[in-house]
Amino acid sequence: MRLLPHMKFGIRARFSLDIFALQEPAVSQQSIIIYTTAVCPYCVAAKNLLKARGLAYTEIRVDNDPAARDAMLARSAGRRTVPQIFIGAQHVGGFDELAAADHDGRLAAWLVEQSA
Ligand SMILES: N[C@@H](CCC(=O)N[C@@H](CS)C(=O)NCC(=O)O)C(=O)O
Repeated sequence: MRLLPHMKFGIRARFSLDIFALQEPAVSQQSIIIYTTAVCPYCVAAKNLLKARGLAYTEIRVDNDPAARDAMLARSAGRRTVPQIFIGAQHVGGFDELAAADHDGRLAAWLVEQSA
């Protein structure tokens, strides 16, 4: 069957209801935490990736907040770079690890676990 432009759009719109969109209501903002500093390109990249997936997150700035930095170090087994990202109790790591998990499907799996 030949698809007219409006039919193609309809198909694409339905397909865009992907796993991330379906999970969004179940994954609360409190579930995803990202420790950041003000000047941090990797933090911006990580937040943009989460936003692109429709995922809300809670940002905790660690610059000028020693207690928050200590909490980040404790939760991430001493990782000092930002961002450090958590999905529930799952420590994702930094931006590179978030992007890798997004790419290979682990991010989607963690979100399913989190919302179960
Ligand atoms: N590979 C890491 C790199 C993170 C990184 O280098 N972050 C910078 C800020 S954008 C940082 O924490 N620099 C301080 C340091 O290396 O101690 C990631 O993907 O998150």
